[in-house]
Amino acid sequence: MADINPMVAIIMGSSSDEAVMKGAEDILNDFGIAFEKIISSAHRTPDKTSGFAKDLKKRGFEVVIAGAGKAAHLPGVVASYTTIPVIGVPIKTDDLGGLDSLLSIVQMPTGVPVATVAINGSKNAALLAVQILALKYADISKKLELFKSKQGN
Ligand code: RP5
Repeated sequence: MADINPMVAIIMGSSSDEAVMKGAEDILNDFGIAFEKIISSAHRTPDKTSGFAKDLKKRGFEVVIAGAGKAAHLPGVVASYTTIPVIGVPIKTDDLGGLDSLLSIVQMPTGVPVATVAINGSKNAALLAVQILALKYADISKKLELFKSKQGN
């Protein structure tokens, strides 16, 4: 979903991450939350990545979902440039099953946290973003309560 004032930024390291990250888009669309999606790599396009990360707050974003695989430094690099919360999605890989991505994302040094979800857990990443936004926005909180009440049905 594209909107004038997206609250959530979804960033991923490669177009090969798109299929997994669509799970996050689906959840945000379900909740009617505007987001912006960008493909930018911490390694292949570092200037684009840092420029985007530095401008996040100024542009009104409130939470970032960052997906990457292999030596998955993207979420951590984004977190290093911004004070808004970053949720990392480790993408499953052919070589190491995504354990490489998971450890690269979760093992952040003190001072630069990345909230890390399960391997390919893009839907939970979006739900966590929704929960963060629900602290501030009553309409989102209401939708979240409804969503939670339907769990297990
Ligand atoms: C990471 O390398 C990306 O996030 C992707 O998961 C992985 C492989 O990228 P491709 O070689 O498929 O473009 O930067």
